[in-house]
Amino acid sequence: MTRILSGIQPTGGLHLGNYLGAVRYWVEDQALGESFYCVVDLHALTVPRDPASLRRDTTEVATLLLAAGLDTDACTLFVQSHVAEHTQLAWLLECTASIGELRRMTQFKDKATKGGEEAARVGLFTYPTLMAADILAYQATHVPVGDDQRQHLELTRDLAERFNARYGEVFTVPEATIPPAGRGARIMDLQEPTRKMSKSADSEQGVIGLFDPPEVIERKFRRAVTDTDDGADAVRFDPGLKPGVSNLLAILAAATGRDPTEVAGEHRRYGELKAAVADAVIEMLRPLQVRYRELEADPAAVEEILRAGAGRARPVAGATLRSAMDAVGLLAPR
Ligand code: AQP
Repeated sequence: MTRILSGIQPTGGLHLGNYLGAVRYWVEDQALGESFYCVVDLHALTVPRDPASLRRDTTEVATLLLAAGLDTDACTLFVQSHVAEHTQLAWLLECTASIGELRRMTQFKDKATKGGEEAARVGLFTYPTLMAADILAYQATHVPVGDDQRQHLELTRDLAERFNARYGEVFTVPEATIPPAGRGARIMDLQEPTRKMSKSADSEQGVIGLFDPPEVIERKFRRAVTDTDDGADAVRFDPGLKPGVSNLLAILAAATGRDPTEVAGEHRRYGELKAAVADAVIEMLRPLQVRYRELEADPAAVEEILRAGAGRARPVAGATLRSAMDAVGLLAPR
C-alpha cells in the first residue's frame, strides 16, 4: 500500500521552489494512497526564531497548503509538535545514527558555516534524525521532496535499514519521489541561478514568494539574471552552461506541465521568455492566492483541521513507536 509523508517548515515566505518542488506534488498525489503532510515546526527551531512569528507562520503555512488544494478528506494535515511520538522516535534514531554521518550532511555544513559551527544549535546537527523519525513513524513508502532533500532521504533509508538489521523489521524503508530534473526538482534563485531558491536567501529579489502580487512577479522575472551570450540560439536548456535561462525554462516547463527543451524552442529572446514565465507563474498562483484570502478569514476552521489531523496521525505514529521501543528493549508503556 502507498503511504505518503512529507513536511514543510513554517519559515515564513514560502516560495516557488517549495511549490514546484514539493507542495504541488502533494496535492496531485494526495489520493494515491494514505497521505500525511505536516508543518514541521520543530525543525524551525534549529535556527533562531521569534516566537510570535513562528506561531503566525505555522498557521499561515497550514492555510496555504489548504489553499494549494490539500483536501482533508483525502489526506491528513497536522503540525509536527502536536504528535509527541515524532520526538520520542527521534531519540531512538539519534541512538542509531553516527556523528560522522550527521557531519556529512551538506545542509548542516552550509547553515552551520554561516554563523560558525561552535555557535550552531545542537538541533541543527541532529535535525536529520528528527526528519527520519517524521517519515519512519508513518511507515511511509514514498516521500515527495525537492532535490535538496535527497541526502536526508538517503540517511533516513540507511537508518531504517540499520535499525531493522539490528533489532528486527520495524520500519518500512521509504523512497524519495523527486520531480524530474528541469521540472521543479531544484528551482534556482533568479539573481544567483547557481544557488537554490531559498527562504533564507540574502535578497528577496531572486525569490518568488507565493503571495507576491502580479506586478512584483513580473518585475522579479524581468530582472532575472540571464547568461551573457545573446545569439540566435541563446534560449536553450543547458543548466551547466546557461544556468539562468535554464532555470527560467524549468520554471515555465513545470508551471505548464511541459518539457524544458520543448518550451525553449518557442522563445527566441530572453525578454520574451521572461514575460512568458511571469505570465505562467501569475496564472498558476492566482487561484491559490484567491483561496488563501478566503481561508485566512476563518483561522478557527484551520486550527480545527490541524487538531483533527493530529488526532488521526497520533495512533499511526504511536503504533510504530511502540514497536520500535519494544524492539530495542524498552518496556513499552501499556
Ligand atoms: N528551490 C527549491 N526547488 C525545489 N524544491 C525545493 N524545496 C525547497 N526549496 C526548493 C522543497 O520544499 C519542501 C519544503 O522545504 P522546507 O521548507 O521544509 O525546507 P528547505 O528545503 O530548508 O526550504 P528552504 O526554502 O531552502 O529554506 P531554508 O532557506 O531555511 O533552507 C522540501 O521538500 C524541499 O525539498
